[in-house]
Amino acid sequence: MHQTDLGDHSDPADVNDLRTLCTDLAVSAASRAADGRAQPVRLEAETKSSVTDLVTEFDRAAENYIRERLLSERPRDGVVGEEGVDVPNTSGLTWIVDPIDGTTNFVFGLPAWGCSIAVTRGDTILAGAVHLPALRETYSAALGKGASLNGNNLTSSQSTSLHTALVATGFAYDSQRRSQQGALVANLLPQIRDIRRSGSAAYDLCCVAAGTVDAYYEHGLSIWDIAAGVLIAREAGAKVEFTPDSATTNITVVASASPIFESLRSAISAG
Ligand code: LIP
Repeated sequence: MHQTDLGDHSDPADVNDLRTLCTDLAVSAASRAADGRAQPVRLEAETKSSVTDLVTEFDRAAENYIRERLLSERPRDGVVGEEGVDVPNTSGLTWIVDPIDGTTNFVFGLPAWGCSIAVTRGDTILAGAVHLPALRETYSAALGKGASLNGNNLTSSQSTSLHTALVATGFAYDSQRRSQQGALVANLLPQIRDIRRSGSAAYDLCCVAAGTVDAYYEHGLSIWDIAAGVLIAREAGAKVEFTPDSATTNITVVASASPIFESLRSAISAG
């Protein structure tokens, strides 16, 4: 993961404490966005990389809120966020922030959107949380401490057959890449139970953790889309890999029940 580390690595931050702060920040930021969305005013959305890549004042306000809290409570830590500039760390820790993952769902009023926050030391994800206000679901995990949904422990799918697997995926904002992704999913569809497309990578990875899907893959993501969900899914027992592991954007993630991981990875590579 791309982050500027000026850290002395002296911070012995406890992963349970970091999980608690991830959760508090995700719940507070996403709840503020939900409250703002509920106001009877016209929601204005701007576009970023393409006409379908949306961003709202609520995305920016949520990230600003998180950054202000981190500057106050964790002043030596770094920040990498979807809507702001990278901040280097002097503690060895970096916070990875997607203020609203599933922005299209947020704008259209669909429920699968939320705030995703993780904290890393180098390439190691120490803690993470995803809060989805419209679903009233809060997922979190700490390294080596398991994963939970609303405080209840999670165990991922034990599926042993790709042919009966329910597989989540997503598509990029770039139309040429979407054409390639469409061809890939068409090739995959006869090999699996079915596809689910939620519109939020963070939620898709949480669904792998909860076993409500057996697998998830997607190409072209950013580290803020996946950092928290990767740890949550891993701590729930899923096999999760993303490449390249030192990248910030254009990341491919594959997450699934261990028995079907290689057959899924092969199927999406051959597509
Ligand atoms: C979204 C991802 C989703 C992907 C969308 C978009 P955003 O992130 O969570 O999985 O399919 O194209 O990248 O833009 O809502 O933060």
